[in-house]
Amino acid sequence: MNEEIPNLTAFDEAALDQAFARLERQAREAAALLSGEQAVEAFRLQWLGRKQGRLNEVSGRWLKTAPAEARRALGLRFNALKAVVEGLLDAALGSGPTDAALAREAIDITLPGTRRLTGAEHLITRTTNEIVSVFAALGYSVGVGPEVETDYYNFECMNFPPGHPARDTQDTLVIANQERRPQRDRLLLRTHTSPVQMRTMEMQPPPVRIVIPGRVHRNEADDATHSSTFYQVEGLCVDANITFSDLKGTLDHAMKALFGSAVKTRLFPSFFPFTEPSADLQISCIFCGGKGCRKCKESGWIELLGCGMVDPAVYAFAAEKQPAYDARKISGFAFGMGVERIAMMKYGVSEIGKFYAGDMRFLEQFV
Ligand code: FA5
Repeated sequence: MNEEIPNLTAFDEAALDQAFARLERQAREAAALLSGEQAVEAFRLQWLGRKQGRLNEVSGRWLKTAPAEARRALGLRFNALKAVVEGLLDAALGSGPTDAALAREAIDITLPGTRRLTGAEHLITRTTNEIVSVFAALGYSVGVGPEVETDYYNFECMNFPPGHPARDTQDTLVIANQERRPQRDRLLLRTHTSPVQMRTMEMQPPPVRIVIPGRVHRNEADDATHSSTFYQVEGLCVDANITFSDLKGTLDHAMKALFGSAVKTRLFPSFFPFTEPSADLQISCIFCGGKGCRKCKESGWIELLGCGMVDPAVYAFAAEKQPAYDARKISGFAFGMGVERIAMMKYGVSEIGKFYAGDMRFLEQFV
C-alpha cells in the first residue's frame, strides 16, 4: 500500500529518528512479502520511482520544508533509508549479498586450521595383512570364522574327543548356562583358528589353499608374552599328493618373506591332535643371526608356530559333509601362528600388552 507520506511538524533528532524508523519498517515489511518479478518492480516504483516514489516524496516534502539547521541531519537519515531500500531491492532481485554482509561473513584464512589425525593400521592389523599377503601371493584365499564357536568345531572334529587331556593345553572360556545342550553344541570362545579348517572343508571339496586370520581367547594369565585374547593366522592346504616337503618349503618361503632372506627354518617334533606328524617351526634368531643371545635364550633359534600334516581323523569328520576328503586320495598340511609373536619380533616390541593399551605414543611409532 502506498501510504501517504505525512508532513513533518518537528525536525529535532528524536522526531527525525522516529519518522525515518517508521518508513524503514514499512519498507522492510513490504520487501518481506515480495514474490515474483512484477511485485519486485512494483516495490521499486513504490519506493524509488522518479515521480511518485516515496523517497522522492520524502525529499520533496520533508527536505524542502525543513529549517536550514535540520537539513544535514535529515539528509543523513534520508541517505541511510535509501541505502536500506536499495539493499532490499537488490536482495529481492537475487543480486546476492551486499559487501557489508560479505565482510561480516568473511573467514580469516590466516588462522591455523583444525588438524585432523590420519587413521593408520594398528600393528596387529598390519602384521596380519603382511602374513596374509605372503600366502595370497602363493595362491591362497582368505577366510574367516566365528569367534564364538561350538565345542564340536573347536575341539571334537579337530580330534580332541570329550574328556581328552589334550583339551587342557588350551584352557577354555565357555559360555555359561548351557548344561542342557549336548556337549558338541555348547558354545565357547574359540581357543584357536583351527576350527575354521573344518568349516572351510565342509563348504568346499579339495583342493583347498586358505589362510584364516582371527581373534582367539584362552583362560590364561597375562604376562609379557601371553595374553588371554590374541590373534592367530591359520593355514590349510589340501590337494592330491601334498607332502611334508611342501609344508617345509611353504613355511620356509613364508618366513624368509616375513623376516628376510637370511632367515633359516627348522622343524621340531611336536604334538597337536589334528596333525600327524606334528611339528613346531623354529626360525634362526633374527636378533643375533643364530649365534645365541638373550632373546633366543642363547640357542640361536626361536619357536614360531605349530604345524603338521592333517590327521586322517580330521578328514573323516570333513567327509561327513564332503566325501571327497578321503585320506586315501588326498593329503595336506596345516599351520597356525600367533600374530603378536611375529609382530613383537618384527617390530621389536617387548610387551604384548602394549598392543591393546591404546596408548597413542606407542601406536604412532609404527605409522
Ligand atoms: C595352536 O593354537 C594350533 N591351533 C596351531 C596349529 C594349527 C598347529 C594348525 C598345527 C596345525 P598353539 O597353542 O601352540 O597352537 O598356538 C599357536 C601360536 O599362538 C603360538 O605359537 C603362539 O605364537 C600363539 N599363542 C599361543 N598362546 C598365546 C597367548 N596366550 N598369547 C599370545 N600368543 C599366543
